[in-house]
Amino acid sequence: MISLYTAATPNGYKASIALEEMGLDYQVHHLDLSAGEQKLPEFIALNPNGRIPAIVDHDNDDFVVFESGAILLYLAEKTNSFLGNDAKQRSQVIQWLMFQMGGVGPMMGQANVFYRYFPDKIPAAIERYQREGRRLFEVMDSQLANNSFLAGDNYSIADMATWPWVKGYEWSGISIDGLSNLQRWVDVIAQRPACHKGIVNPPPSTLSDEERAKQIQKMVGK
Ligand SMILES: N[C@@H](CCC(=O)N[C@@H](CS)C(=O)NCC(=O)O)C(=O)O
Repeated sequence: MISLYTAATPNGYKASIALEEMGLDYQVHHLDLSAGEQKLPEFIALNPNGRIPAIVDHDNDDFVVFESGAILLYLAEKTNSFLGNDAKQRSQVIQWLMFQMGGVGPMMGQANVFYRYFPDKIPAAIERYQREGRRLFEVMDSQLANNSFLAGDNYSIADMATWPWVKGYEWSGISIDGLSNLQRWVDVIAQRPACHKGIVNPPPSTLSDEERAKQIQKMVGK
């Protein structure tokens, strides 16, 4: 059994999608980010960075893993799946996983902050992160012109890491117009039953866009 400490966000969904894809037993511990539960000492003891997601693998001496990319790698190695079959394939999966962790996640995260949550609207900052998000989308679109998935022919943890972010492009205010390969990839992955289950565990917010933005504004200010 794995305990998953998470919330209804793209980084959180990466972990629940992977757990679903790999058929692992897991229990969700839903943290209220706007109430600051991720900063409580009990959670900091698991993840010193005070951010979701984190997992505890009770079948491996209660081993703790934080950082969503590290969680995906740990689970892929544990189950020997979604990581490629030889050294070159594994490297390709890891390259695209790092592309997500160092690029898509941080840039779209900042696009969300400045476009949706930050109390002052700073056009230069909004434009900077949305433009960088669009540029990364174009990189993916080119890669997907010749590959079914980000790291080649096989669906991998790189796709699991990236899809929950890209599918939220409207929330980030970043267009995918003209990026037909990226759109195809978003739609194909959306058909996977594990993705359906992963993105409702925990369930998405039922707040309106405005209420949700206000709730997260409180968090951004902390
Ligand atoms: N690099 C980290 C980022 C995690 C992260 O930023 N999580 C956000 C939710 S998507 C969070 O916990 N935010 C709460 C906060 O900033 O206090 C990872 O990939 O796990």
